[in-house]
Amino acid sequence: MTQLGTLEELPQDYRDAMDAAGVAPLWPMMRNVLPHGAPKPVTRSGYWSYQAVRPLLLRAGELTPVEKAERRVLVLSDPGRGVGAMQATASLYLGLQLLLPGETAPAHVHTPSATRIIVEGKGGYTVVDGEKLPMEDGDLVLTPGGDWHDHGHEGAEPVVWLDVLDLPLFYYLEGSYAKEGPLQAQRNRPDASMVEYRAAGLVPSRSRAAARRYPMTRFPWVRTEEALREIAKYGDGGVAEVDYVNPETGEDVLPVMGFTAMMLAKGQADHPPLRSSSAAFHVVKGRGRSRIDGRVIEWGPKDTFTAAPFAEIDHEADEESFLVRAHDRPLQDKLGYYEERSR
Ligand code: 1HN
Repeated sequence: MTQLGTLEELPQDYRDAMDAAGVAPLWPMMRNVLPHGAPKPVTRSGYWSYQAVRPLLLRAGELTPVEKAERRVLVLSDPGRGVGAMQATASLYLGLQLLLPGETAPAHVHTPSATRIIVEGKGGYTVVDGEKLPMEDGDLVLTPGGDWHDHGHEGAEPVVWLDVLDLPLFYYLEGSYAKEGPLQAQRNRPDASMVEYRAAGLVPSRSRAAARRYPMTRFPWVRTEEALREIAKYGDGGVAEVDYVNPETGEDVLPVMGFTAMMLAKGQADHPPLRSSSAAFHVVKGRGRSRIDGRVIEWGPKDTFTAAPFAEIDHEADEESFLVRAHDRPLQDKLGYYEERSR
């Protein structure tokens, strides 16, 4: 491999002249921007114990009224970028959001897309473009970019969910912004997962008006778990996995972020290929451990952990476990570089 020239070996007068002209040589930076063989991620694997974060989140509920927060969230920062970084991987933002009984979080609309995975509490809901979406443990609720959304809480206990956004990408593109508005009027009917898309393989007749771009924005956990259990029962013994897709197109639910739910039986291990996508794992229930690039993470219910691009990942479940993996494979597919490498 050729050794490229460094900045230090260039004469000082030339370096000063380049500075003054607002230019810089590429060659000393070449291997930084184009490393050989595989990317060199800044991202490091992170782990957030729900037990550890929950009291801090509840304290935020005492310290900061929702009116002062717009969204009352503790952000899960990538250890590679440091606490305070508004991202968990290069493309994924993660935060734990708290809503207390009777509170509402005001309506707004923004360019990034958001997804919620419900962590605890009953009676929470989010309204997405006028559709009221109940939030129950493990549900996946989408707020596609450009859709108005506000949150509410009709229950008696605190409600917590994990926000997963493609915010870092929009921020990087200098395309991230929001508009605010009044709470939305709610259509007086159940959400589309309970009506138009109640059963897999059945969609409203194609002769009717064109479907919405994001026709189904709530994926009830009970159905995901049921599907995983059946696949595990009749599958080949491998780990049961399902991808969340748009029921009208079969494509990923959102343009940038993808979601995959997996079930590990008690004692089952999983050794996925190295993937070019980054990932966040959320434990809906169960207990086990994952080795990610050599670091062993002992996880339990409601915990969250992350993996950088091309991380070596091994999972092992001590109990029957269900995890949801958020990733950026849909974006990488569109850019034409998504890759899996065998180990
Ligand atoms: C947002 O709109 C929500 O609507 C949560 O609940 C977290 C983080 C950054 C930017 C927008 C929400 C967010 C967010």
